[in-house]
Amino acid sequence: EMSPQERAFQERIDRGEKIEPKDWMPDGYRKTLIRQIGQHAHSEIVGQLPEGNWITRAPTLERKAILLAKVQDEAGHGLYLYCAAETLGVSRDELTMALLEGRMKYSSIFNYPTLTWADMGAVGWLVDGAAIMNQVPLQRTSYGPYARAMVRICKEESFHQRQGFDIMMKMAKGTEAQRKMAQNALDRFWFPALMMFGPSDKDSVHSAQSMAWRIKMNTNDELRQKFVDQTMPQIDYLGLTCPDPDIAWNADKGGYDFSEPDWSEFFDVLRGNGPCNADRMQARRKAWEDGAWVRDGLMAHAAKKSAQMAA
Ligand code: FAQ
Repeated sequence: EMSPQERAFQERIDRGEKIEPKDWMPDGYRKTLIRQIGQHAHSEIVGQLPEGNWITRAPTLERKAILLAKVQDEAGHGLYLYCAAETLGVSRDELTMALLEGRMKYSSIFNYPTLTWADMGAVGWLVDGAAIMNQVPLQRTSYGPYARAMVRICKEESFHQRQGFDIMMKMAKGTEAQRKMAQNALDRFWFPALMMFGPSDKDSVHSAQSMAWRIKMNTNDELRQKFVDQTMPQIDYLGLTCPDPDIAWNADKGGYDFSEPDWSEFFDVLRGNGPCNADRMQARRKAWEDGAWVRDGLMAHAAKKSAQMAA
């Protein structure tokens, strides 16, 4: 049963009002937002690693500059999202510790390796494409700071997606070796990209409550379907083949029928057993430890300053 306060809160949500940091909110609402925004922030930061891997090996100076800018954008998105989470009363340090201690997640997709330059195309095209599909509706999410962060992030993500598609075009229309690389990247990233939307609706534990609170605007399966419907014509345009042999247009539903990803693989990656989980966590831990002297220096400086002020 809802308390009168909770009922009034739900009515604000139902009217489409934005909830702001100092407003009263149920504990569960705050917790769910911290989990989702924190996880999203961690994904942006960990998400720099697979592409960072190719900055020093980009084929031209121009491609290198573009990739560098893209990866820097992801860092910006992460910081933006940590700030949005901070408005809910959790610090960036606390969120970082939760990640490093395995109490928080980041997107499953970043546990897959980037093996060739074509993977930079596939990541931009498919991974940023899936990210936008999920994030465009989140611009209308009920929590003000999160919704506003999404506006800028979505603008940058759509540039990212285009740069990925542009790489795919070059590769798919290039030499036979390049075309094969593009196909191989699509083959490896297709199902992991579908997993980004989360488990199928019947296994999505948070969807119902998160949608009632407008923390989520769509179910996982709805967005996955939209992504497939948007991406299949692009695969055709590239002259590539979808690795799902059963994918087929269904005129009755006005969308594609397609195979589910291997959910046992998905849950295994979430448990830490994906191809790159250990590497990613090690990179984050190293960055945290290597940055300790900066944090210590800043704290020492702040302490000295405030002592001077007091004197
Ligand atoms: N990976 O009940 P649900 C990017 C977990 S885009 C890992 O359905 P929910 C941009 C879920 O946390 C990627 N874990 O959960 C970029 C829960 O476990 P928990 C980031 C997943 O929250 C591009 C459990 O499964 N985007 O970074 C995943 O209602 C290129 C049950 O699932 C966002 O985070 C997964 N894929 O729905 C950067 C968007 N899916 O926490 C660099 C905001 C589910 O209880 C390069 N987030 N789980 O232990 C969301 O929209 C939602 O959180 C979903 C999951 C849709 C991801």
